[in-house]
Amino acid sequence: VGKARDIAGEVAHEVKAAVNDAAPLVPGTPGSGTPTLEEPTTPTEPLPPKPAQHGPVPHSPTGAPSKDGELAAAQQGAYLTTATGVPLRDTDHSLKAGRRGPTLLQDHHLREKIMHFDHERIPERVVHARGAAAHGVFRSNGAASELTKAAFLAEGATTPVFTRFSTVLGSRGSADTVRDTRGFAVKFYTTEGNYDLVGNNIPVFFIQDAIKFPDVIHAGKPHPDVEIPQAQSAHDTFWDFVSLHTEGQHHALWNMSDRGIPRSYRMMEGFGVHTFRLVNAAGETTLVKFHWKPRLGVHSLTWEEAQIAAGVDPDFHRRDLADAIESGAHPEWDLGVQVFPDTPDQMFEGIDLLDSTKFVPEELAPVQVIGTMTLNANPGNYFAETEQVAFHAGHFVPGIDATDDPLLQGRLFSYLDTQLTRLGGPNFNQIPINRPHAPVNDMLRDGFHQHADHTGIAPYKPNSLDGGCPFLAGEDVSAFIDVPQAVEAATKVRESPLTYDDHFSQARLFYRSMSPAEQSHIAQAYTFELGKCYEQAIKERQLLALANIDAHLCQLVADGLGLPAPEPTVAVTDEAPSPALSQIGDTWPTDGRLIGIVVPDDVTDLSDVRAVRDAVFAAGMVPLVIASKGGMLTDGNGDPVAVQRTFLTVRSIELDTVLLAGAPLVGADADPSADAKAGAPSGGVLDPRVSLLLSEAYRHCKALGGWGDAAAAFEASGLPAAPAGVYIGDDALDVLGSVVELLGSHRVWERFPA
Ligand code: HDE
Repeated sequence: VGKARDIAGEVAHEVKAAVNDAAPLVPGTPGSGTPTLEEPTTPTEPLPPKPAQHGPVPHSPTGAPSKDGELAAAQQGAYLTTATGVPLRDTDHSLKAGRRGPTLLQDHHLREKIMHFDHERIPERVVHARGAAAHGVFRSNGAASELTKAAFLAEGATTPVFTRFSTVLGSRGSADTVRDTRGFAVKFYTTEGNYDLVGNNIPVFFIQDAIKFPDVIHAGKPHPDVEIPQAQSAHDTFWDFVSLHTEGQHHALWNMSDRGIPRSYRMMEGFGVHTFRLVNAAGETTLVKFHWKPRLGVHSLTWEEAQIAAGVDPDFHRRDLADAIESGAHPEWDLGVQVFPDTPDQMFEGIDLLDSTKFVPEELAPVQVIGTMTLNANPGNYFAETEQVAFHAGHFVPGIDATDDPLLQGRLFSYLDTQLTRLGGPNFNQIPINRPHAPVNDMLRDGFHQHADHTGIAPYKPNSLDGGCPFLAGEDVSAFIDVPQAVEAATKVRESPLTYDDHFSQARLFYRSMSPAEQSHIAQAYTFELGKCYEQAIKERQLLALANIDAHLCQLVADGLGLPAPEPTVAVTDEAPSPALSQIGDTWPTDGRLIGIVVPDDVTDLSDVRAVRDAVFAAGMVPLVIASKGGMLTDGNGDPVAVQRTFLTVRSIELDTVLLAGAPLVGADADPSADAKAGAPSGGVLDPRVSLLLSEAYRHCKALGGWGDAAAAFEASGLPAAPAGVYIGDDALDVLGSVVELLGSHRVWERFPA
């Protein structure tokens, strides 16, 4: 701070001297030099560059302040102090008139401490309030450099990023695994300023025009009278809206699919949703849609897992992301683009590129990879970074520009506007997590929470008093130049293009691209959600919409609701299915998967457990040893084995597979009803908590395995004999190998009921 003051002092002195020495403003006024009638356009000494107008302190990708970032390091020194840096001797007792006497108004430390605490909360985001974020790096492979002049997309460019994932509807403290769309927002700290790609995990949106956003969100949020239900769409107002405003049907269908309940943020696709316009160095333009492709594949929870997790571990996704990064399984996504010619009609294969309720199937326009993002560091402080990060769909860099999509156009206003309330004023870009790494010299001044100590006296243009500084940039220094896009001479109207009228063809395409297991999940999701509605008319109206999507789907849901299935009301085009939309079929890396190893009390030789644990770890997965109680397991032959979960603290939903190193039996007295179960081994029954673990993992179609006495445990658990995806053998490492192979497909799909 002392140094900053010195600099400020010097600059003030220089400015004053320069003003005194400057050319007279009005011809004829005494002074030295020749009068200038025009603003200077090139840097002249001694004024610019001005030391205090350097870019704000950069923030490193690890969350730590950079080497010259002392101002960002809020906390320094060994001793507790007041906010004004006065060391304190006591923070446990207020100042009182005697030990049992009244508290004194004089206690400035008490007042400061409570005052600050009273104001610790800021308004949560009106949507996307619940989120988790991480630092990382984006590496460009240069494949887009022909299409865009954006420096961060040049070959070999490496750019720090901060990425925030979120749910949309829930409050800040709501559960992670609710059925909802997920936000996928990436801030690139490029050398040409910040670029934000503020996307979702679903490529289409509920509405075509931003003016409907308050409507769809009011409908999705809890009912305003009693504020329930939290963080979900399974209620009357949501289905009332989308059944009336049928452009929302396509997005609603994606939410009802397994995409609405992702297994992990690490296993989600991301989409820019809108079409954007790229500009290359020659000024040529192309239209693109952005895609994030997770290296781990796209995977989902089952509905029962999602519901259990919402109660057992509401932080399921947040924990998964942080743990994976902490354990070195750094999640990665390839960034890709679908490329379309920038034709006057902005259509591609009959799909309107300016309609955000439509996507372009990958079979029609392949996704071309242009770089890779790796998330490698957790935030150092949730509030400072994840909560205060401010994304904006209008944060573009040279080479990337907006299109006329009316949904995007509204967003260009909304994101700046919302931060005024949420972050308390217009200076949120000075908050460390939002600061560009590029120099900032913006002439924006004052306002709430102003942190910059601006120098100079002429924050306006044109000026001569600050030597014309800051100067306007040309293309040679990456100026942002709006694309000179022709706008058709038109009449002002509150109307949509006619191409926006088709609300069902792509919903039908999506449904018919799903495998039978995925289709049945969709039918169950609709039946659940509509089953939670009270108004009969809303259920019936939504069935009408389903009839327009697919007659069989409509029939299944109608059966579940006990209602007749209506006939379709519109003729829907049959588009070719897009196999790329299904999650089933491929195999994927298993990095960061959680492998539970259940060790019964009577295992006397832990060598298999050690071998499996080490092999799991070596393969980049996370072994969790589970036993009847915590602490260390010992067998006298090697290192003790640490227990990470007990039968009390574990629940199947956090594990990708369960391996049994024997049969955890308990005395026959412990559970007489279970003892009576046919096939229970003599001398004991399976511990009921392990039994629950197995039956849930089985029902959720997870691969299972075991060695030693494990066969007895499976027999006693009541699972079907010789079920698919259950491996029992003598060689523990062979069992692990078979189970991990299945994990690559995420689930044992043939176990799902048809
Ligand atoms: Fe947003 N959206 N949005 N949105 N959105 C916000 O900005 C808005 C839309 C998305 O992790 C808000 O800072 C309007 C589409 C994400 O901080 C707000 C419209 C897509 C996030 C806002 C949309 C998104 C937001 C609330 C219709 C996918 C979380 C807090 C025109 C492409 C960013 C904030 C984060 C957040 C407005 C539609 C993605 C109110 C008006 C489409 C990922 O400004």
